[in-house]
Amino acid sequence: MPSTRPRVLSGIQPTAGSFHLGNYLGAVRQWVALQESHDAFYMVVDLHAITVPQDPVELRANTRLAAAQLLAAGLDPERCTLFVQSHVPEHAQLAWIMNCLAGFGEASRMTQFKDKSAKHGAGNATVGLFTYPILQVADILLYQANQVPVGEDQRQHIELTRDLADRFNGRFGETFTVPEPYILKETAKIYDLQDPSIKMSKSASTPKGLINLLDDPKTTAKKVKSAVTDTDTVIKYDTENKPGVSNLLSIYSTLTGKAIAELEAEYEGKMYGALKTDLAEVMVEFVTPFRTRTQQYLDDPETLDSLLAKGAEKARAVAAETLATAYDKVGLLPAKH
Ligand code: AQP
Repeated sequence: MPSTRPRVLSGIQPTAGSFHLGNYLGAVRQWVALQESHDAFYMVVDLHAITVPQDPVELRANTRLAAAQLLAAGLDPERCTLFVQSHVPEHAQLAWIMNCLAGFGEASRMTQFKDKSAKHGAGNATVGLFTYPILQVADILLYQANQVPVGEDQRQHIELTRDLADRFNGRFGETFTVPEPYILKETAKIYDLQDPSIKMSKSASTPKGLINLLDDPKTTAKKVKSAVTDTDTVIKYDTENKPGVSNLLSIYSTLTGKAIAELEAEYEGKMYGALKTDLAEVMVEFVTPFRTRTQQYLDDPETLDSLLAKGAEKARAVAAETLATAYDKVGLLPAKH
């Protein structure tokens, strides 16, 4: 029986060994919650990963590692469809159709491409990196997703997805669901602990402000305790004047479920050190079982692979149907079998 629940789709790149706190709070945490209420499709986007150079052995290992971390975070293959993007060839096939619909100008306006190509040296960026937002459009439209749970940095790509869905539907007739971004305000952007003016990112210039979930818990505690705050002493949520403290409060609040106002009251008259020490403890309590669970999934690669194979089969059933409709609408001659 097809599900009548609204559908969500999202993905994460297997580009670094460990997920960071921004990935978890900005996206993965919502994925776990949404599997209870939505028909949820989540994938490890290995085709996106190769838009920048990857070592083949590491990429394969990181793909399994990403899947293990998603399971450790709470994704349940009985409640959602978890798969690897390259196991469903329809992603690359629909991406071509979308590439032929997207304007060069609109693709050029994607800020993620500008940022990432600047990091790799503008002349060294691949065509794949340039068109990766279009592959993302295909990822989302293939599943007729209603909502896409992501961090703020992905908002522009969801806008592009909406534009291309509208354009396709307008030109060829109603085909694709036009998706909405699902971005939670409180965790839309987790900031670097050393430089709270930039987002926490695996490609930050120093690892000191980056919390990797698989780091040794002692390292995690140390990073939290040396987070940059300000010269004031008041623990108050004020993103403009106190970005460092506000970032710590957001993280603390999300991980414990305590409201920010409650935390402000609890720490009234206390020093920043007290907040950091307590948050370090909360972080350690969170990452320690996460690391153990991830390792348990990695210790049994056969089960992990067969679970991903089942996920790909479920995903393909949906993706193949959408692709066939899109091919037909565009006017491609069906192959005779
Ligand atoms: N700092 C963040 N705050 C909130 N959400 C974030 N996301 C990433 N960073 C933050 C969200 O995580 C999901 C997966 O993103 P990705 O596959 O792009 O992961 P990444 O490549 O590891 O992200 P980085 O660190 O941001 O990579 P670089 O340094 O390459 O740019 C997405 O939903 C994203 O919004």
